[in-house]
Amino acid sequence: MSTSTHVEHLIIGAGFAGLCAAIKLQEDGETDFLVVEKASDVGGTWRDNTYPGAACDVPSQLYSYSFATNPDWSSSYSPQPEIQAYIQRVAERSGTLDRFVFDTRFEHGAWDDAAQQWRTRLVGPEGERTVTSTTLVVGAGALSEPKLPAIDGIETFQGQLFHSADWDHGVDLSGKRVAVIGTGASAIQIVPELQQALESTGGHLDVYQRTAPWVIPRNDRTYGALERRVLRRVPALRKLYRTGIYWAHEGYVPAFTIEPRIAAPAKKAAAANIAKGIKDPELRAKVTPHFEFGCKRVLRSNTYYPALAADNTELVTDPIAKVTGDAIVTADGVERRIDVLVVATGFYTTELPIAEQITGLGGHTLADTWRDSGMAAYKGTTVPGFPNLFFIVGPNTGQGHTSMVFIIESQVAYLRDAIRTMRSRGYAAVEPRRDATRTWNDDLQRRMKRTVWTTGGCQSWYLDEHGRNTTLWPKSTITFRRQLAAFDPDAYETTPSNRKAVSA
Ligand code: N01
Repeated sequence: MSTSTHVEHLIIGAGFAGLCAAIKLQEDGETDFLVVEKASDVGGTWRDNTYPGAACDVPSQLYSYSFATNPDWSSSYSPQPEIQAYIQRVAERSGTLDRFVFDTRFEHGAWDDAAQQWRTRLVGPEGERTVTSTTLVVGAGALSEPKLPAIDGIETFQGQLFHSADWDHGVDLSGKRVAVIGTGASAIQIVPELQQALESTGGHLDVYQRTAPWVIPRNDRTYGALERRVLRRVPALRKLYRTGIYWAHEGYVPAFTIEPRIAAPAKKAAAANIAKGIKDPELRAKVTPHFEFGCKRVLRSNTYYPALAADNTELVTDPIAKVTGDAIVTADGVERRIDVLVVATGFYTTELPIAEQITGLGGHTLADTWRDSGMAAYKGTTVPGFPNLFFIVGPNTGQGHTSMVFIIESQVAYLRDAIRTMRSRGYAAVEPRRDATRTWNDDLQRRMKRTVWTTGGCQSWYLDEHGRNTTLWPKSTITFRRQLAAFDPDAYETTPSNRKAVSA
């Protein structure tokens, strides 16, 4: 069955970004929107990543909406179920959920220049439907498409295999031989949990490390009942606490973007973390990073190194040659038998699959537009050739040190002001000028050259195939907020409403 609807705003994704856009548009009286979500619930990455040990490595007081602070976090780094419950609670209280369509895939969106609107195909339980909208807001997330490793023979593995972002809770791990491939932010949370669960049931864990990450201690703290009561009763204190955490994290920006030597104390803390967690000098050497601090995401854990040092764990650093029906074989010819294979190998970040599904002016997809130059947008939000398309968490908006929610709120503020401006000035469409977009990105890429992400001697998901960093923001987040505080029509080609033709 194919049906057709028109809304003013179509929002893709019901994670932190899409929900924030829905709530704030509603606040502005822009109530005619739909949020389309492929899964059956809100939450995005916090709904999907249910692996053992999943928690936020940015303190929850900051990793939450500024307009919905929460006095009830159980600890500074809250576990995934608590974050998911928080997002669900905010969604329920917002009164926007009646405009969320779940279990529905965004198939394709195309700009209809004659009608000055987006024409989008959605596929849900009741079949296909077309939605036209004035704006298309992409809040689909930058870490939402799991990447499976291209390892010879992996498709022949006969045991259970799953990605960290798609944990199979039906698999009984008791007494099993389990391998984890990867030592990124997800893996270092998974490994300690698996090690303990396997230890108590006679199982064994192999951890396959390609690159040793920097891991600093996680200063986790459980909030006492009194502390929570005070935080609940005194919102000003909550705000002050949040602000303190924000500035403490912002202190990393100069170390990452100007002078890595500023990070010397954090490097010392990382070295002490290894020394504390591991006694064996050979294992210590294996986990010692060989690139500059901050070049890849800095990880936080107190339990990762002790888990690697445990008797039932082996850290394997020889490159993986192939996977067979029941084992992983490394380049030195050693075969390690396994029952379960967990791939914690990250996400598609620089070649967003959604770029293939969005077609702008002249029939060009976003993927075509970005093929040679890499992902780029104006202010991380809008793209030439794609009128009225707004990214929340777009190119060069990512953070290695602080809360993405801060960025999300900044981009939603820009979106709101764009819509207000379109209404007040009678614009049917806005599209960023190519010269403004070029100037914006040339400046970012110039700054990028001296950041630790470029100079630090590592390969990371921040960089695309050409070595360009198209994912991170190379300045302070305050600067980002300031630069997106108001919509800037001078940087845009605008189309007046009276040129809008009736759709064919
Ligand atoms: O993924 P990653 P992730 N053979 O890409 C290895 C966010 N996050 O899911 O380093 C062998 O970081 C790869 O090795 P190498 C956070 O932004 C946040 O862990 O490339 N190994 C690496 O070790 C984070 O940065 C939280 O040499 C292979 C690992 O797999 C982002 O998500 C928690 C391989 C991938 O690490 C992604 O983290 C978790 C191969 N073929 C995640 N391919 C918070 O707490 C890849 N690897 C907020």
